[in-house]
Amino acid sequence: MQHTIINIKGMTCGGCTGSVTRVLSAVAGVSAVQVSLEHANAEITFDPSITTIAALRSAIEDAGFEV
Ligand SMILES: [Cu+2]
Repeated sequence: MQHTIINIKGMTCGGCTGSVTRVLSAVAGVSAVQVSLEHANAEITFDPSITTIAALRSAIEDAGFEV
């Protein structure tokens, strides 16, 4: 398992963090997600043989946020 923190711009409320949490959790290979509105980031634990940081970043961007 690999652990990463991705900074995210554009989250303004609990709905935003909920959206980011949902899209990241839906990525195959992701085992844990902790999104922080206060720190404007997401801590993600994932299996690097199944997904990549680039794929995680594009999932966040597809949800309408900047990474
Ligand atoms: Cu919001």
